[in-house]
Amino acid sequence: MASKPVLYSYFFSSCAWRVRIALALKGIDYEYRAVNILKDEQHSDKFRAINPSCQVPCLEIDGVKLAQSLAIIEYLEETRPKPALLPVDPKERAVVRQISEVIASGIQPNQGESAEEVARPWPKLYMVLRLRQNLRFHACSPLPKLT
Ligand SMILES: N[C@@H](CCC(=O)N[C@@H](CS)C(=O)NCC(=O)O)C(=O)O
Repeated sequence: MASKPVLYSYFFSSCAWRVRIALALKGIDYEYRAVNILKDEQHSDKFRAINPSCQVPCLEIDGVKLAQSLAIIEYLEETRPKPALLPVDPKERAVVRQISEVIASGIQPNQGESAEEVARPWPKLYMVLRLRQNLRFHACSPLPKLT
């Protein structure tokens, strides 16, 4: 029997939440292993050996270790297609992917969830300003209409 997938995650990691939501929607049972970002555990030798990019989420599944939330979700969709997360229509799929990009590439990087950024006030203020700017210019701008 294949072993249970293992998700390396942390409770306030929005990237990891994406993966947790996908796992839940697909009904995939997994083991949760917390990597405490506030204690800098992502840079420990132990976790570096699991994910050299030193970030969560990282999913150990089917004999491989995968990083990057969207890549993980796509892998789950391709290997465990039911229930589907993406619509059938390629145009509607493109809409889902556009929204995912806005969040993963537009908003999230400006949140800065590393321990250093969370602990120090100035990067935090900068992060809030960048986030507001990004939300205004990207996230709140309407996406093109399909029709
Ligand atoms: N693009 C990556 C971003 C991963 C990421 O930024 N993870 C954060 C938590 S949300 C993290 O591990 N931060 C710790 C650090 O960078 O030191 C993804 O979507 O998975």
